[in-house]
Amino acid sequence: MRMPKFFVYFSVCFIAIFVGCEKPNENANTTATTTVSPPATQNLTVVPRPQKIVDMMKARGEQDEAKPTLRILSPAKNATINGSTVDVKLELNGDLKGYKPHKDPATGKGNHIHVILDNQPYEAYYELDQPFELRNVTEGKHTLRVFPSRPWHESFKNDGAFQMVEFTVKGGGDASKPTTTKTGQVMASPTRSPATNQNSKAANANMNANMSASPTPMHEGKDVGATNAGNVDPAKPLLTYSRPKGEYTGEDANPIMIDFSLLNAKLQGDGGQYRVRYAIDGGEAKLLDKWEPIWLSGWITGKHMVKLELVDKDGNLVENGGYNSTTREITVTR
Ligand SMILES: [Cu+2]
Repeated sequence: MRMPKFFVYFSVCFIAIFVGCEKPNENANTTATTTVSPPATQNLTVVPRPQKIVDMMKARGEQDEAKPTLRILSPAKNATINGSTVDVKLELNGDLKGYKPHKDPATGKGNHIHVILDNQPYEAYYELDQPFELRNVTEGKHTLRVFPSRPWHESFKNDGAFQMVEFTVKGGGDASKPTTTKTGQVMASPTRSPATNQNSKAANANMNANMSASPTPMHEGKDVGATNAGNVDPAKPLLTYSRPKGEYTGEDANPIMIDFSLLNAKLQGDGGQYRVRYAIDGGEAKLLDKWEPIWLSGWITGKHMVKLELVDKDGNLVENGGYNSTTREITVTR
């Protein structure tokens, strides 16, 4: 069939306009002095710890030299939990030097604990006097990993900071039933549950809307979705991916910190034999030989894949239940 020329012309124009509209407005959140279009190709470079964080550390006094240790009170090691809600209770000890998890209501920031179920992205836990509820946990074996973190999400790396337990859930979260509070109020419908990890804002809004009408006290928590433990051996070398996570906007996206935790694995620069390998967007793999965060600058707008792996001296992946190779998607906006 032959299309009239004007129709083809009209279609091309229409598509061009449509695509034009889809482009994010790069100038929307920037001032006149910073309206430089990001480069089309990404050239990431390792940069020093940002001055903003150095200043924050000074203002915090000694607490970044603290040696906080955690103890997982609940779930107990190898416990069997009945039902889909798992209460996480932690005890914070050690040489704290003023370190205390708490969310400042004014800034929404503060020291917090990173809580990781299986190999999901971490959740932030701020107020340790109340349990953190993992909701809609599926039946089966799970691992829980926790470690103290700073307001800018850099983890503490002293002995005893990182803790892990394995536990089992019986009669756990059923994907066909809604997650409810103790009083039976629906907190998340089954159709929404799988989306919560992807879209925490919508999930939290949904949860808060339901919680505000709830007579039970508000607990920090998260509908964690369906995962089960890998076959993790707590006596073997284990790499825990911590950052980056989620969405980065404006100056938070430049630079972006890569941070991780290690168990039973000393890196080469720290006198051991292991290395941490990272690759961004499937690009060239780089090696880290010290257990400390790095900051990468030069991210372009859009989605990025961040891969972190624990490798031995020959560059072979160290296997431990699949947890030693983790890839996460993050989003950079301007
Ligand atoms: Cu954090």
